[in-house]
Amino acid sequence: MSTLDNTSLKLPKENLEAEDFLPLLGTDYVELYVGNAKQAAHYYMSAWGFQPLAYAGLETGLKDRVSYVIQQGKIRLILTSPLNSGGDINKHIDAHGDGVKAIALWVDDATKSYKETTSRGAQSYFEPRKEKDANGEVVFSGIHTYGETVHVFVERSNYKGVFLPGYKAWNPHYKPTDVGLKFIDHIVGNVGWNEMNKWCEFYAKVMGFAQLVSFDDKDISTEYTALMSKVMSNGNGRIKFPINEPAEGRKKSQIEEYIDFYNGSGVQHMALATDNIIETVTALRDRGIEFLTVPSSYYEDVLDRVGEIDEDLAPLKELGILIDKDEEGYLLQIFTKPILDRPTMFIEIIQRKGAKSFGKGNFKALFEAIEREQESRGTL
Ligand code: TYF
Ligand code: FE
Repeated sequence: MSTLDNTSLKLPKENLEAEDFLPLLGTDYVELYVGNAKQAAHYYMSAWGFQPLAYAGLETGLKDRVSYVIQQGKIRLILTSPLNSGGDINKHIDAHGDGVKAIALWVDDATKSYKETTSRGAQSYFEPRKEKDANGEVVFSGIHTYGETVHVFVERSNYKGVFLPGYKAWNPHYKPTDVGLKFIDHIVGNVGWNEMNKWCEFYAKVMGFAQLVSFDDKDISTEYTALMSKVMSNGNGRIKFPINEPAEGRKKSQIEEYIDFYNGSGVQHMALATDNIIETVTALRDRGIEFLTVPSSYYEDVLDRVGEIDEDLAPLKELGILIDKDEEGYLLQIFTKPILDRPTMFIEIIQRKGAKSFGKGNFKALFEAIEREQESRGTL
């Protein structure tokens, strides 16, 4: 079985010694509920370089919804829309706009994953169930997490088809070149006031994760935006879920703005890894993706802060790529503006050069850039 080329993390000794009751092989897929899956799929393909993989809808016997599956590197997205009125998908879109419904986790045993988590207090989304087609069998189960977001456990070792039972291969003429995205580095949840610890405890107790890092409002309160954040990681470090909550600042926290527009807790950003951020961001910018920008003064002293790096500074500055370091190395990262009309979800592009951290040294510059956007929306 292939493994993700994600780096493993140093976790506290207790977690190495204790048996992992929920071994996770990686992120299987992320499913977004969207108003118009056909057009969303086109956007993620044309702008983000995803490739068509699979399809389910009227042509495959579905009556009430349609799903397009697209892939780049190990990243798989499902874009799902309802085909009629009423129902859970419409309700989700009405409440939240387009957004992440499911973060699916690839496991060896979906039944055990369900039992281990529900017996520790997870709320069931659906019980283990088998689905089959000519290509084999998949076992699924699901639990709820923050807001209306869910985790689906996917056991696919007995499946040989292109994606999952019920889907047919999708092979349209249009296949834009990829932009070098490789895997999901982390997926961040925004939760409500004073809910961060509750959800970090959920990941610790129910899913056996450990806390990697914590940032409080002193680390990351700029003039206006304030938040607290803890990063939870599973035992092998392949799955990292930072959790943010709003904190009181001078004006409205970016997390509160998200919660207002999303109508509750949900996925704030996905960080997608590349091994050449200059090429990836150049391609994305050429295809119309808009990134947050920092003042050019950021680049005047950044190398004093991070030391020597392999890349030339000029293209990093020209693209607005941020640099940070930790004890183990450095990282390069950049953030899009919200990719939806509601100021909710955005995407981070990250290239790790040894660093295991999340860019704390960039928080001030980044959050000031976010505040400039909030200002332009009148939501501060
Ligand atoms: O995932 C992280 O922790 C970094 C930094 O609202 C970050 O990408 C944290 C909070 C936030 C935006 C970015
Ligand atoms: Fe991030």
